[in-house]
Amino acid sequence: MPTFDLVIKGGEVITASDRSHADVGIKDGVITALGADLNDAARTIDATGLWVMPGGIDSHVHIAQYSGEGIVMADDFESATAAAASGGNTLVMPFALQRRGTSLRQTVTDYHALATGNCHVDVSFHLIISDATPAILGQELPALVKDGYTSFKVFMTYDDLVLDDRSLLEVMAVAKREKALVMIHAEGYDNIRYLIDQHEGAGKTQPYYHATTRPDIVEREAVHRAISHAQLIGVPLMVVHVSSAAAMEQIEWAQQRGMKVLAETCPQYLTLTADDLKGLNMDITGAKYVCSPPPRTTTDQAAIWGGLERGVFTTFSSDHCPFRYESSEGKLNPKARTSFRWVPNGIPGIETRLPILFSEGVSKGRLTPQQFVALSSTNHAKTYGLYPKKGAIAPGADADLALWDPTRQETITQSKLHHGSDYTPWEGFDVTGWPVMTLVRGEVVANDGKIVGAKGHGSHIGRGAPQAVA
Ligand code: DUC
Ligand code: ZN
Ligand code: ZN
Repeated sequence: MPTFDLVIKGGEVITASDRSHADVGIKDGVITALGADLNDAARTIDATGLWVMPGGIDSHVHIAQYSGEGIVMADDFESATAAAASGGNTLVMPFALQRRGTSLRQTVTDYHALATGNCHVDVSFHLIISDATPAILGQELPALVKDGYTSFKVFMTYDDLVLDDRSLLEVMAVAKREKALVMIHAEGYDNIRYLIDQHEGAGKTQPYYHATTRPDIVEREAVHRAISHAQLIGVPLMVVHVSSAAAMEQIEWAQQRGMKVLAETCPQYLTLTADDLKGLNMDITGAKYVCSPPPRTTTDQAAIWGGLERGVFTTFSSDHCPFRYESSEGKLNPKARTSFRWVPNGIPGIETRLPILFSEGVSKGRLTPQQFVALSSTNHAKTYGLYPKKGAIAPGADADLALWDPTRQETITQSKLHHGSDYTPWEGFDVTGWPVMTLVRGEVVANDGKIVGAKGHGSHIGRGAPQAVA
């Protein structure tokens, strides 16, 4: 029996803290050795000239999620995880969304039924709590945390999801008791509803007005309120999809005062602006860019880059929330033609997240390769209780790896992508640096844009308590 099932030879191994030339020895899906000249392997992969990095972990994706009457998400678990694999990811974290009046446990069972046997990469579910009843918070939620669902998202907006301040406090108290992490969608419900009514009353119904009815003030106010709630309870908080300088300032303000406020941002807040929602001369094509929070200004983009560089943000996720554009069940559903209010919120990005961060960050000299690994993988694993099994290249870690060609130039285009959407917001976007091979637990799942092997290799991974990001 050879010592290794697989050795990845001759690459430069990059982790969140180090870079060095080493071979990676793998046995039974786990990394068992790192060193020079590892031989005695059943198989080798030549990684000369490539960077060997922990596979990407995308800790904020929406897959096959209920999105409203008549609206259908563009990805199922098979297409979303194929796209993830092709984009250099080895684990994604979708949400099991509780609909009001339903059991959280049943919700989780239902999402598992959709995922089981259909995934190309590993998955691990967060929960979305929309019904914070005493029974849910007192019994179902604590039991689910014990079963490894150690993070849950709550919303400060959306008719079907919004929690009032009292409920937010109650959820945070459960998170404190059970050692789980609350993720917050911070946009203020009443401010948005007021602005939508004003806009529609003035006949401003095109997709662009999605952005002006959710200005940065709305995000800043909600972020500050959520931080205050978390401070009152004495619990850490993760503010997801931060889009604006104003919101980021609130987070940095809290961090500087020693509060445990974590923050995530996404490619759309570095590369898109509200002007993209104007489409072609304020037409409906702007619907392709409707997501929440909306993209902002180039000044905000620069501020968010600063936050990534100095560690205000510790995770960089896609917020993949895919809808088809040319579809009556997607962006162009019949009501969406009457007002931006009905355009489903969300854009696809699971496959393009990492090339965009690599190219705009590492290739342009804003981030070190180690920062890239921390922001794209290791910090996600730590934050959500998966480390060091995931997010690491070290003996004992799962052999979840992405091999990158740091100099390869590509242009992002829909025809090369594997997701279920019929467009990408980054059509024509040039990048330098590309993931050429992805391995999940020692098995190649994507090779140069081709999905290798059958669906079903990806498994659900239960999680422990959130860990500090050092
Ligand atoms: N929030 C998300 O997290 N994703 C897409 C839409 C939204 O509002
Ligand atoms: Zn959200
Ligand atoms: Zn999201």
